[in-house]
Amino acid sequence: MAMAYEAATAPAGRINDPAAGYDRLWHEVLVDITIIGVLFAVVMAWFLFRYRQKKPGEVGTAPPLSVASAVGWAVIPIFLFLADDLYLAANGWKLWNDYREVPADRLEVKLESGMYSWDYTYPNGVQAQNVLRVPAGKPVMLRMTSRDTLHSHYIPDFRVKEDSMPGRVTYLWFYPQKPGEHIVTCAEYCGVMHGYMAGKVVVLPEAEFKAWLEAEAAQQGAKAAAAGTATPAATAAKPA
Ligand SMILES: [Cu+2]
Repeated sequence: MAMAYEAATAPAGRINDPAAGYDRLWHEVLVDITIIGVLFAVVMAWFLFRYRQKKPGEVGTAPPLSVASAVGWAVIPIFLFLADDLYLAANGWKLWNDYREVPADRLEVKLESGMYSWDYTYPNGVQAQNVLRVPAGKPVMLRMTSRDTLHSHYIPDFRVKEDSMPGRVTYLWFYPQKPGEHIVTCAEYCGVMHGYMAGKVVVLPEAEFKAWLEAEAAQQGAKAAAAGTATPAATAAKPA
């Protein structure tokens, strides 16, 4: 049996979009390192200027620091920067939990990756290859595995990337909020065609998505019935 990492479910009604959290934290990191970098550059430039050699052969005569100021120069910056590190780390931990806690109200799609395609299966049995259609305004969860080697399902626009592996079930979720198209690419080298292992997420208005899913179920069901094979889609297409 495949080893599954059980997904944590977020409290009802809570949707903490990881993409928004990722962008917020990344922005925060950029701001912080810019401030720290500028601060260091200014202090260093000032020291260079202040303690420059003014006459040829001049030797420095800086008075030794008092113990209090030596300790102050070491300890205060450490606490300032550590505080910032801890602040960023705490926010990173929160963001990680947002990535792991999947909203309860979601569309769950199975994904089997292989050399070289992304094969999706919807809850009603409809299958799709390389193009994942999803409704706008609903969190989407992928439960992933691989039939051969390692792949990584990466959707840059939604800031999600997760490995799929044979013998394991991993997951990711994202929150498509408005109709549009987003690139999917494989982010784990998987073979000579790795670079061509691209697909897309197509976000449709909810009604359009429902219509597509039903039409697809009917079509795939009819095809399977004609071929004499029972698939979940064939079952789903039969009127209850
Ligand atoms: Cu791949």
